[in-house]
Amino acid sequence: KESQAMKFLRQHMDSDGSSSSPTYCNLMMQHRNMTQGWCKPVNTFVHEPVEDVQAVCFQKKISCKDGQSICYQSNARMNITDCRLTGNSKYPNCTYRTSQKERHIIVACEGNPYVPVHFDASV
Ligand code: CPA
Repeated sequence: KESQAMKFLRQHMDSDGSSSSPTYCNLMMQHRNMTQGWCKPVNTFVHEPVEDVQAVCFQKKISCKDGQSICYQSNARMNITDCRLTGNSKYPNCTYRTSQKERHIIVACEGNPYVPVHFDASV
């Protein structure tokens, strides 16, 4: 079974990639199984080494968007791609807007080892 940590890697990590193409999100959201059953509305991919993203679990503590749990904000800006479902997209044809950004990422972490399990936001 896929663990929460493995799910984070599937949904949010693309270390060797970059979103040079406007079709990046359409392809990646499909390849990473986020368009099965529904179109996941918003999803971020991070183009940095896995170790650098896992290290965020030990960086700046902040509260998550839910206002209850603890999240961590990266000290450095990271190269990310923000994927957002377009307004006229209708399942099963999930079409996304691809935007490349340099931002601080915010994640929630769990477990032992303490690793990212949820992508909260980028700022
Ligand atoms: P995901 O990381 O798979 O916010 C909803 C989803 O949208 C979320 O999915 C991330 C994504 N998103 C994004 N980029 C953004 C904004 C949103 O990629 N800029 O969540 C994984 C699991 O974590 C889910 O099962 C829900 C759970 N979860 C939600 N909040 C949590 C928290 N504070 N701590 C631990 N788990 C949390």
